[in-house]
Amino acid sequence: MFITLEGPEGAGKSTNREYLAQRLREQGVTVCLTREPGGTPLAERIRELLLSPSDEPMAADTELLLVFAARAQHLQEVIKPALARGEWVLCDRFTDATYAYQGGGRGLSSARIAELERFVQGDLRPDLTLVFDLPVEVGLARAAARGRLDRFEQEQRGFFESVRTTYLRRASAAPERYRILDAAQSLEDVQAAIDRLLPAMLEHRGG
Ligand code: T5A
Repeated sequence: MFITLEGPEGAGKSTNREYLAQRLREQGVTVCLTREPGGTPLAERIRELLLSPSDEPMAADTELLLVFAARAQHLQEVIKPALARGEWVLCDRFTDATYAYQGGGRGLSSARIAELERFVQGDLRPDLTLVFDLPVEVGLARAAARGRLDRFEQEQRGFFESVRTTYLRRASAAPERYRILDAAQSLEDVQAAIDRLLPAMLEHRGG
């Protein structure tokens, strides 16, 4: 299984990725935890470029190409080998984030993103995508509580509203792949919702 965790800033993806990994391990599943942008030393260097605020504005196309450059490396070095070994890959953000941030946020065309998606990924798509949804102000407050804001977190509220809308639109267009979780609830309630999804996920074992 290739499972991705998505959602706006501060939605709890990293926290819940650890939780899901733990629950899967209890069931005997070998998991590979990773994230985007990043996941390999080279891709993490690209992440640095993407997230560090800089005096020189980054062109939206540059941002898009850097995201996919990091993804190409990550697929080759981590994701494809782990799937080939029969592991379950739990990835904190993947190409849905590109549609949400570079598409919804920056306004790049989804046809252009789809072109790069085909080029870099071929037919590979996540089997399941968990979308942690919450109001923009709640997520930004959680992110701000951590301190210094990265280059994306410095964007205006409208940017994040478009990000959220794009995630929800994609999820409702392909309900067989996406599950939307209400991430504004307490962590206990979010994790109880993850527990309810586990039996269906585990049906894939050996399938
Ligand atoms: N990006 C990424 C693109 O533009 N295009 C792309 O293609 C890709 C892949 C970095 C940035 O890259 C951009 C999008 C991003 O801006 P990131 O580091 O994954 O990606 O993004 P962030 O959203 O900044 O990561 P965060 O760490 O902020 O968010 P998480 O992982 O969703 O949240 P988490 O688990 O760290 O939790 C944040 C805080 O909230 C608390 C946690 O304890 C933590 O303190 N929390 C809760 N508090 C109360 N109730 C709950 N239910 C809570 N859940 C978590």
